[in-house]
Order: sequence, then structure tokens, then C-alpha cells
Amino acid sequence: MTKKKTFKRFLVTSALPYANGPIHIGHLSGAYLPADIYVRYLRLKGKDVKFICGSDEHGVPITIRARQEGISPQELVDRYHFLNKETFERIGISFDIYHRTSDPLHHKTAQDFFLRLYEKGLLIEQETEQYYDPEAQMFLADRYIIGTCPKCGYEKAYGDQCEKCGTALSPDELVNPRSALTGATPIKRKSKHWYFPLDKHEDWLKKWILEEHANDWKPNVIGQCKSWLEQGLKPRAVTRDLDWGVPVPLPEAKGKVLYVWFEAPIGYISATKALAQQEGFDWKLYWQDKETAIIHFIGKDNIVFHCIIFPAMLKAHGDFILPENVPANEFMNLEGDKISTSRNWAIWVHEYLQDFPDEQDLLRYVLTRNMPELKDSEFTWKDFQTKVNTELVGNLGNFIYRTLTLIHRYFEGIVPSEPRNFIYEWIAASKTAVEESIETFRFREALWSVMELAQKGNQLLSEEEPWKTFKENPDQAKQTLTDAIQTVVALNILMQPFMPFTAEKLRKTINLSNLSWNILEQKPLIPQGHKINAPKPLFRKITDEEIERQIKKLKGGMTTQNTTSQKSEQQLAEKPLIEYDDFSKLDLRVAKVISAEKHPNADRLLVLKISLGTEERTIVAGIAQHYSPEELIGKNIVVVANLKPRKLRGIESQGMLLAAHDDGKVILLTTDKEASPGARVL
Ligand code: B3M
Ligand code: ZN
Repeated sequence: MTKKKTFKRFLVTSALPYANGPIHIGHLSGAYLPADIYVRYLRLKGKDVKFICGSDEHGVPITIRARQEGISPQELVDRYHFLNKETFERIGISFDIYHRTSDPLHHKTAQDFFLRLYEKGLLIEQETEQYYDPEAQMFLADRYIIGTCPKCGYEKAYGDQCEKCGTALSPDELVNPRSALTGATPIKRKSKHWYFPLDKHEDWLKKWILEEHANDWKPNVIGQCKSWLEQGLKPRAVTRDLDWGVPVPLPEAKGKVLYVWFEAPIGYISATKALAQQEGFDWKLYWQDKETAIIHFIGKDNIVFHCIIFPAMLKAHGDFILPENVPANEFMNLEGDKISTSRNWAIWVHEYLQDFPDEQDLLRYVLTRNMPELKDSEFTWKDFQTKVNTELVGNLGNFIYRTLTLIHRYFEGIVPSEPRNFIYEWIAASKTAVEESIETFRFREALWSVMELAQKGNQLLSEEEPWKTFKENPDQAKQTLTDAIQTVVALNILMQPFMPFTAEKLRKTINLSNLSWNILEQKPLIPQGHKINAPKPLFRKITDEEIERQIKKLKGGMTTQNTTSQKSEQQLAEKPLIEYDDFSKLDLRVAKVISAEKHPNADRLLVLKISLGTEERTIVAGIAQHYSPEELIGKNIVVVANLKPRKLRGIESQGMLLAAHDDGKVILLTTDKEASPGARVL
């Protein structure tokens, strides 16, 4: 066995998510949850650790998306930066800082980095022909060029990749290329760019990755690196013709920015600097001192950038240490299909939080159990339900709740005695197992070891049956429950990195002042005479209806590629946050339908007479294909009462009714019980 290296401090990063969409469970299980588990564990052990992340706010997809929505790139990234920052907080990803690459501190840091390489003479300058849109008068990034895929004939392939067949392309290979901005046929123009000669780094990278790290990096990571290194590395352009990004800090480089994959990893450094300013420490210790371990948590599509390109940049710069490990995960699929933002085939974390308030740990648990550590994995709602109901409720929750309840029932909530020795052995074995697994980035295994301890606890209870022995042999019951409560405390500590919210609830119930890791070595973990508060169950069963609702929501929200509904669905899911004041401008009221008839001039429309209690109004609504006039009469519906009147095919509509639009169906909103016409809806 190789000797374990020890480090004075840790810098842990998670991939900087692009700020052009919300976070889904694939992101979470890939790069954020494993990092958070790792960091929480290190903190519990009293280690010096900084946990760094932030938004990646540059790159062509962001400019395209902003253009489609008719807003500026800055507006777009603001929207998602704040949404994602909040989502991470709410699901318990405990970053020390969530920075952003549009921050001036990052621009300066990235520019200085570029200049250092430039001044050392390490960049190659080269003029090449680039595609240029003569109408928009700008150079076109590969993504901005659309044409027919030479492989599969798909007509909307991008200049860098065909999304239909997955082939990597260059714009030259596209048949009938045109600009995504204007539709014009692009022409070629000369443009100067700076290249980083990655090929010069091949030799040491091979040694460093394939020899020195052959045993401590994950096999999926080594495998990908190997195939890159065997294909041979080539110089890579580090600048682009684009107006959104970090400007190239050279007078002759007007209108050019640093390539997003050049500057985004430097974002980790900028974020550390920003944190250092807030907390008052020396950022260099975390990036330039050999006694620091830098660990990058990422998804598999980012491996080459973190294992090959960024380390080569750091080496070329000269002042930096290299990452100690890059525990990349594979992908998580969803209900048998790839997660896809554009098809809306995803579970968005902010929506989960809305649907399962205060149940963050259920998702954290199931995602960790299915973490795609070595190969792609799968999330299904059915499996979510099974794991929650049988493992969290049936095993962990059941053991803890039974133990605490029995101690309350028989001993007034007071730890009755001292544990037997085998309990210490159990706990020591679990501690070692969890530590070894976490330190080698095997989080599924680590979590399973925690669950195995709970299983042992349950077995102890069912074998010794303290609810029976209490009558004939109360000392035996005392012993059993003392042993059980020690195990509960151990579980409370061990579960923290995985399920911090539940751990905190349990800590309060047990009345422990803290949950630091070394309590696991304390004998006893909790002393005789300690008073425990009244317990509540930690988890609840997930019902079939909840699961059906989620599956329906997923399928209903799914959009097929390139339909117009795709755009509107996405906008629907991603409207920006509003203030309460914006909401309160709406005057929503209950209304009773008095009469309904077909619109004389339009097949789709119905004309309704409604009562708002004190007044009657006419409302014209596009629901004729979904409701007959007769079935509407007498219904309580919900209307926007203060919408400016407008004429629809000749009839004035004095308000608007609310309806759900579900997969082509239109379903009216009604009130759950009888409500008076005119009642406010809030
Ligand atoms: N923004 C991530 C992605 O592929 C990319 C990571 C940058 S880490 C420096 O979503
Ligand atoms: Zn294709």
C-alpha cells in the first residue's frame, strides 16, 4: 500500500456552473454533493478547508440565450447566478464562497494570468481565417454557425457539434453553413489569436497523471486522460472574437476576449482571493504552498480541462501547485433517458425544494446512494420512494425513533447506564469504514457503512426486545437501550456530511452541544444521566400520489426538440424572481359563471357572464375546445379582475380567467370549497 499523504490544508472546488440555467439533480450528484460531503467531513475533523464555487458567466451559449430572450448577457447571468446561489444554499451545499466570473476581481486575475504567460513568451500568435457574418458585422463562434450535418443530414447542426448524432464538427464540415444570428452565409476573414502550446506539456503530464497518480486518481478519470494523452496534445487558442467575456489585455486585441475555458478555471483562484479579502487570510497559501491539497470536483465532460489543460496553465505560469486529485463523476440519467435542459427532461433542484419543503436530505440521500461515481447511474421517482421508505424510514429513522421513544417511555428520557464494549467496536469499525471511503471519494460506500450501523442497531433491538425485558428484567432493558443510544449518537455524527439537516434536528433532540468527529472515540459517547428531549420521527413515507404527481410533472414538462413549445415551456419554467409588490399588483378574485355561450365570430372562444358579487362582467376566453358552455355555468372560477379590458374578435373582455395548460389540455382553476363571488385570491 502507498503511504497516505497528509496535508496542512485543503482547497476544494466544485465546477462553476454556467449561469444560463437552473441546477438539476445531475449537476448536484456529479460535482456538488460529493464535494459538500467531503468538505463537511473535513470540517468535522477540524481540518483547514476552503470550499470554492461560483457562476461561470461567459461563453457563447450565454450570449446566444440572451439574444434569444432579447436581454443582455448580464441580465441573463444575474438571473441564474442568484437563483443558483440560493438553490445551493437551500439544499445545503456549504460553499465558503459563491463567486462569479463577471466580477471585476476575476477579470483582473484572469488578465494577469494571461499577461504572465504572454510576457514569458509562452503564447503563440497566429492569424487564421475565421467565419464572419457580413450582416451582423462580427466574427462567428463555431456555435453561431448552423448547417447540415455531413454525417446524419440533420439540418440544424452547430459548427462545433451535431446535437442529433453527437459528432464533433468544425464549421468547415457543415453543408450549407449559415449564421445563427442573421441567416446570412458567413464569409472568411483573417483574425489574430493567441495559442497555448499544450503539446509542449505532454511529457510531464503523462508522467504526472499516468505514473504518479495511477493509483490515487479514479479509474474513469485516468482512463479519459490516457486517451487524450495518447491521441497527442495540440496548441489551443485561448482567445476568441466575441464581445462578452474577459477582454484580452493587449492593445492590439480590441473586440477579443479570453476563451471561456481559459478563464473559467482561473475563477477558482479569483474566488479564493475574494474569500481571502472577506476573511482576512493569505490566498496564496491555498494555491502555492505544497502543503495544500487542491481537489476539483467535476463532471466527466470537464475532465480534460481540469486534469490536462488547467494544470498545464498553472505549470506554465510557474507560481502554482497542481491539483492533488480530480474525482470526476460520470452522469446521472433520469427515468431511462439522458437529462436534458433543452428538452426540459430534468428534476430542477429549486422545484424539488418547493415540492418537498424541509426535506432536503431525502434528495441528498437518494442522490448519494445513486451517485455516478464510476459509471453512469439512474434516478427514478419510484426508486426515490423505495429508498426513502425502506432505508430512511424503515431502517435509520425507525431505529433512532424506537430507541428515543423507549428511553422516554421507560426512563423519562434519561440515558440509563453505561454501554457494553462491543458497541465501541461497532462504532470504531463504522468510523474507520466511513473515513476510508470518504477519503478515497467513495461516497456511496461511505453512506452505506452508516446505514449498516443503523441495521445493527435495529437488530439489537429486535433480538433483545427491551419492551419485553423491561417487565421481567429491567436491568437488561437498561443495558439494551443504553447501547442503542450510543449507536444513535454515533449515527448522528456519521450522518452529518450526508444529511446535515436531519443531523441537526437529531442533535437538538438528543441535546448534544456539538457533533464533532472525535466524539466517535469518546467512551461513552453520551454519559449516563444525560437528558434527551421528546423525539419526533425524522423521516416520513413518500406516498404513491406524490410519486405519480412528480412523474406526471416530468412528462408533462418535457418538450420535443425544436418545437415552438420548447421555448415557451422553458420561459414558463424560468421566469425571473419577482418582488411581493409585483405579485400584489394582481387583483385575483373568485367569480361565479352565470352564463356561457359560443363567440359568434371565433370557434376557439367562449363568452362568459360572471358575477363578482357586487358586479357582473363579460369575459372572453379561449377555452371552447376544452369546455362546453353548459358545463361552465355555476362554476366558481378565478379571474384577474384588474386586467385592462380588451376586445377579442369584437367583444370586450373585462378580465381574464386562470387555467392550467397541461400538455395541450386546458384545465380551469376552481375553488376547493364554495367561496363567495368576489372573494380575494392571494
Ligand atoms: N462551466 C461547466 C459545465 O460544463 C463549466 C465548468 C467550468 S469549471 C471551471 O457545466
Ligand atoms: Zn449529425
